[in-house]
Amino acid sequence: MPPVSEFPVLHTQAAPATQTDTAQRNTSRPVILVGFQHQGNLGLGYLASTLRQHGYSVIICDIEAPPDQIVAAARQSNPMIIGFSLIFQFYILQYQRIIGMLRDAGVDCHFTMGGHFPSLSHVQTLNMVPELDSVVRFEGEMTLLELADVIGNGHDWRQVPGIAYRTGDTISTTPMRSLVDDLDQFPYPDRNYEPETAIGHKALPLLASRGCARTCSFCSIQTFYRTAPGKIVRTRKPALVVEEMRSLYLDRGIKIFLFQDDDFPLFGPVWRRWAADFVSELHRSGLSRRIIWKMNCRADSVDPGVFASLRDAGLYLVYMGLESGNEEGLKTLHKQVTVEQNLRAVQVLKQVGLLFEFGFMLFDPGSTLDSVRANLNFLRTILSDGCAAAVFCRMLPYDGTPIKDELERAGRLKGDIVKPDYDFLDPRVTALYHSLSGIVDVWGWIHGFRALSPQLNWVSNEIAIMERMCPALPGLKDLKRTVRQITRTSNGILFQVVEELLNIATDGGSTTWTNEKLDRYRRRFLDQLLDSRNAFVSRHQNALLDSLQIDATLSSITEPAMA
Ligand code: B12
Ligand code: SF4
Repeated sequence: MPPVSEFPVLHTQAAPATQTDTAQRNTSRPVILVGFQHQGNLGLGYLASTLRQHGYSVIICDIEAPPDQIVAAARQSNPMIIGFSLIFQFYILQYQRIIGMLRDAGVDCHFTMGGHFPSLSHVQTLNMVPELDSVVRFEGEMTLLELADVIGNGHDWRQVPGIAYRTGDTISTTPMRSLVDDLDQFPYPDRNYEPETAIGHKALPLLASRGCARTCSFCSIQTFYRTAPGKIVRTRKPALVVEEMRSLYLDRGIKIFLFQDDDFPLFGPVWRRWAADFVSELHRSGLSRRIIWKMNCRADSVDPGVFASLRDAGLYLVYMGLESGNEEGLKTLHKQVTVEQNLRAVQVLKQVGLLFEFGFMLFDPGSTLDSVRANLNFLRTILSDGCAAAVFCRMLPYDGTPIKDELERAGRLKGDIVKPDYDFLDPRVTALYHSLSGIVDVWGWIHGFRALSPQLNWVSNEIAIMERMCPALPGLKDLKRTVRQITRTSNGILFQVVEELLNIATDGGSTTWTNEKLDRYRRRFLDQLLDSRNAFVSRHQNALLDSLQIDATLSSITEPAMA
């Protein structure tokens, strides 16, 4: 068995405990947290830092690590609690398996689970994973801390607010715990892992707010934050967000900040003021000239003046949930935006010079052949210049979403928790969906980190980073032109496939497309992409390495304004 130091352990230190802490807490055994770590898991990071602040040791394990390593880590460290984080509901079987293995290996400590699915569907979670002792519902920092305190001291954990547990055949819940009012009360999330890099620049995720005020029918986030008592959307103080960025820049050399807020604070006068304060703080700190950042927003927040000022403060990439290109689809998804607003938002981002990526559902439960055609035309319009690679999916009815309940009421819900499903009302749409999925290898072309569209977008992302970090590189404009050309052509092929299949669904006939033919295109585009990108990077290696420098004088230029 390998020593603990070789386990997929990201953090084991405990912060120095205060006198009061030691008097009240039994922190002699660690807490293990298991979750999806790719791109850094802020939920686990906040849980870990909160526990550490109160004297507990925390071990974080990646759910993607070999299960026997997680089992070995648990057996060697004798934890008080193992907390499992399930933020993607389709991972539940993987958790079920690991949890079963842990119990079989004799790990008998308290097992709890948190995240969106367990919070909203605690009964199903406890039924599907009977080895769990409890589920922590909604924001977990304070509940997990209290659970650790109570279990450590040998008291009855069933009294802790914010949990669900099994008593015999029934599932009980304790009173719900309110969402935390002041997000700045939390220590910075634990990020004790190697940051991902983009063209050598280190990137880390962070949050400026939690919650979302909107009510999209397909989204479990809005119900997650609405079901728990307390204020739905909470923003941090702009100065403190910038201070966190400043310390990550100075201490860890982070130059790319990925805001994971569901809807970055921008909508309406109050959040516009928040954004303006954030921009001023970035300029005041000197960071706006040294770092870049990405955020997620909706089309109805995009305004040319505001986005020009965000761009000047370092914003370089915007992820927008466009979701649909036809009015009926937008209504079904309860987006509360129009096609016109979506089109305008894209146009504004292009005018302002910001790179954008987007979420889009070619199919939704109300899809007709006409709506799919309208969606296709919308994608053709916004992507005609090759500014981004085409990505699309089919809406999935996740637990806790209004649309899932609606489908269930209408008797249309199929599948299970791992693969929730439904049929379209028009069987020709179902046939179209299946023929499209049969021909386009979504994991090779559209989804997954190694697929064609994400890789095209990744290289566009690298180009946008270079445009900010080392704009004078000779040939950068040519590389951008080439990548856009490849993207435009690859999008064009994908659109041709969708269109031909649509025509067949409408008028009959058979397709000329095959998996093999499409795969040949895919490989050709990937080769072209990687050849141009790699040649450029190796030509400019030295300049690119120079651009990685950190300006350590930043610390003496400014002091943060602690609000
Ligand atoms: C960042 C992010 C990602 C990152 C993942 C980073 C990571 N390792 O965490 C990336 C980009 C990789 C990603 C990918 C995807 N994502 Co995503 N993602 C998010 C996003 C925007 C933010 C997550 C976050 O940082 N939240 C902030 C933290 C503080 O909150 P939290 O995670 O909820 O954690 C708190 C509580 O839930 C609770 N808690 C959580 N775990 C635990 C564990 C214990 C023990 C306890 C006590 C408490 C607890 O306490 C935490 C602190 O308060 C969420 C939306 C959201 N708001 O969460 C979507 C979200 C999780 N993603 C989603 C989806 C669908 C996807 C993709 C499938 C998208 C796609 N089509 O490819 C992929 C799946 C990846 C895969 N494995 O195949 C959905 C999941 C829907 C569902 N019900 O399953 C969400 C909810 C978005 C949405 N609006 O629907 N995603
Ligand atoms: S999809 Fe985005 S905007 Fe809509 S409710 Fe969910 S988080 Fe909010």
